[in-house]
Amino acid sequence: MKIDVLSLFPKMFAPMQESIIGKAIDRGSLSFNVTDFRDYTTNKHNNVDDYPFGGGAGMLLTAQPIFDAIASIQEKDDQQSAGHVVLLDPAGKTFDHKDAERLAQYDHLTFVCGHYEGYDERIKTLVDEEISLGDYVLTGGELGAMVMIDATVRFLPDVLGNSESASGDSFEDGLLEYPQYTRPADFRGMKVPDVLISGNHAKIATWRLKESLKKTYLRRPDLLEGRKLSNEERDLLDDIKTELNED
Ligand code: 4GS
Repeated sequence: MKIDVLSLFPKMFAPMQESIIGKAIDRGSLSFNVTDFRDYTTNKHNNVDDYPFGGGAGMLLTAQPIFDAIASIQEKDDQQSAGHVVLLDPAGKTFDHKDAERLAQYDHLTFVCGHYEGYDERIKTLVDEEISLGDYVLTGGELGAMVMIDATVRFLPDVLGNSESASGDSFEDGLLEYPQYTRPADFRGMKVPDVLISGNHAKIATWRLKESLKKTYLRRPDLLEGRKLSNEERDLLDDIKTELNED
């Protein structure tokens, strides 16, 4: 996969050199390039922003540097394309696990990050979709882009090693993850549930499913509303509700 980013603060992307993402770049599974669109300004002061027509507070990123930076990415690409272009914007669709999985299907993604300001609306003609990291205002789109890139590349083959696996994680099957334990079986009097040491794999699977359902029911009931339940899950959830009412 090839990922391009347009940003006025390329150094903010230093974290991309670390850990799993950094290794994917070193290995060649991922190519990652940040373009400072200030380098593409045609005005003598290298300004990237201007006052909004009609007045009002704040400045807006002008169209020209971003149009020309996107053109430079297209020129470097074999297919003369910037791929699927994502604009980071709080007015966009809120990013989630499914978006990460969907973005991972593209072979080329370009993220456009604003900083401080808003955008001239015409920039959006370059953009395939607007995505928001969440319902809060950031000082810039850079951190949002990094979060989206991180969550997306986890779905690429060759990015996650054996130490981390994409399947079984929270959200993978629409439920939060069940509690997990490693050695020792008794840590300062806090014991691992007996079932996990029983060796009975069917019982362990049922226990894990029930714990996942219980945690999701208590913490994120919204996730259960958008999800079909199997007969086993429905029975377990009935048990959970009964047990909780008895407490
Ligand atoms: C977000 C967000 C954001 C909006 C950038 C105001 C500076 C800021 N970007 N998800 N101008 N939430 N952007 O808050 O993506």
